[in-house]
Amino acid sequence: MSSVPHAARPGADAATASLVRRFPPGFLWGVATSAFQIEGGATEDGRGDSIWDEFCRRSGTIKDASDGAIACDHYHRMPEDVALVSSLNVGAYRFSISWPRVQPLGAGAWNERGFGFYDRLVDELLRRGVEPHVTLYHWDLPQALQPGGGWLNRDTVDRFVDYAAEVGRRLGDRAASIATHNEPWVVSVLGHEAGIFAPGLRSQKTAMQVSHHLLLSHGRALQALRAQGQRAPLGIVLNQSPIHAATDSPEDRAKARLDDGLTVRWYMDPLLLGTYPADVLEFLGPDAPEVTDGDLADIAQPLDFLGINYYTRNVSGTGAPRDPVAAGTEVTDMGWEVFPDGLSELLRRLHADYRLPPIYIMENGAAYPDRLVDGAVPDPDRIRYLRSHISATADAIASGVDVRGYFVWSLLDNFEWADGYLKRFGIVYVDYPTQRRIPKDSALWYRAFCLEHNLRERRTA
Ligand code: IFM
Repeated sequence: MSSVPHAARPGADAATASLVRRFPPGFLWGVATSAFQIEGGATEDGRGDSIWDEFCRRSGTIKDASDGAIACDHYHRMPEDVALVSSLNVGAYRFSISWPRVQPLGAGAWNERGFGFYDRLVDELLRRGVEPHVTLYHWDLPQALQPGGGWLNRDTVDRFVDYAAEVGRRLGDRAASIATHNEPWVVSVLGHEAGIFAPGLRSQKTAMQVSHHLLLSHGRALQALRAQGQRAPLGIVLNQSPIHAATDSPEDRAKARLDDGLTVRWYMDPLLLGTYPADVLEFLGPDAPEVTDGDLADIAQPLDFLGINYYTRNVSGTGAPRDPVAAGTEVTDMGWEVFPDGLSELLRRLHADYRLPPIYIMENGAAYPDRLVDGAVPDPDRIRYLRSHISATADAIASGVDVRGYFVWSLLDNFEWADGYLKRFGIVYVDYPTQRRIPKDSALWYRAFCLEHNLRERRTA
C-alpha cells in the first residue's frame, strides 16, 4: 500500500482543528527519515561501506543482530515512499544523504549512480509539491575513513567539507534547506565514549576531540557552501533536552548544571557565542579537545536555521540513575519519559540564553510496540504523544520563540541503531517480510491535521 487509503480518511476533530489554529501562517509540517535507517541497497550501484555496516557485523552490537542491508528497502521503493509522504498532506520531507553512497571512499571519486538516486528523490518530492530538506551527515561515515581515525582525525573535517560542497553543487538548487550534522552529541558520546554506536570507541578524550571536529566541519562546510553562492538555508540539527536535577541538593544541582554543559551548552555556545563553556572545559581537564587558533571563529558561522530534536527530558543527579517507570511516569517503548512540557521549557530557555536563528523541530516522535490488527495499526499513545508535543511547540511560539516547522520522527518504522528493528518509531508501519507500508492511526491523524492546516492556509491566502 503506497498511500493512506481514502476510506480511512477522517476529517480533523475539533481539538485537532483548534491545535492547527495555534500555529502561524506558513508553518511547515513534515516527516523525517535518515539514509542508513531506511535505504537498504547497501551494496548496490557502487555504494561503499559505512562505519555502521562495519559496526553491525561485530557480534553483540545490535540487539536483534540485524543490519541496514535491506532496512525498509527505500532505495528500491523511493517513488512509492514519496507518494506516501505526499498522501500525508505534509509540506516537507527531511532525509539524509548517505556519504558512502555518493563518495564510496570518503575521498576522491564521486559515485554518479549514488547521486542519481538523490537527484531522483529530490525531483520526485518537488513534483509532488513536497519540500526536500537535506541532512548531510546522519552518522554513516564512509568506513574507508575510519582506519585513519575517522572523526578523530582532523583531515576528516576537510573530507566532509569537500563532500558538503559537492552535495551543494548537485542538489543545492532544489534543496529547501541543508543541515550539516544530525545530533553531533550522539556521534561523539554514544559512538566514541559510551561505545554503543559506531564506531564503538570508549574514550572521553576521543569523544570530545570528535565533537570539536564535527563542529569545525559544520562551520567550514557552511563557509564552503556560502562561497559557492548556495541559496538554500543552511544550519545544523542538535538533540537537546532540559536537564532537571534529581533533587534540590547542591550536589544534584551541580551535576545537572554540568550535564547541561556537556549536552546543551557544549554545542550551543561554540555555534552561537564562539566559545566552549568554561565550566565544562574545567571539568574535562586533559580530556578537553585540542582547539587551533581560528577554529571557534570558523565554527560560529551565521546559521540560517537551527534544528532541534526533542524526545524527553533528562533527570540527573549524583545517585543511581532515575528509573522513570519506578518513578511512576509514562514512558515510551524506549523507556523514555513522556514529558511534553520539556520541549516548551527547552525552547524558551534557548530563546532566553542565545540570539537564535529560526528554529525547526527536526525530530519528535515516539516508539511504541505497535501491532498490525485486521489491517490497521491502532497507536493511540503515539497520537497523544504527537498532539501534546505539537501543543508544547505552540506554547513556545506563544512565548515568542521563532519556531517555523515541525517534523515527525519518523515516516516509517526503521532500523533503530543498536536496537535494530525492535523499536518502531514510524507513523507508518513496515511489515518487514513483505515491505508493505501500513499507515498507523497516527498517520491518519497527522494527515487530517496537515489537511486542516492546508485548508486554513488556502482560506487565509
Ligand atoms: O532514530 C533516531 C534518529 O536517527 C536520531 N534521533 C533519535 C531517533 C530515535 O532514537
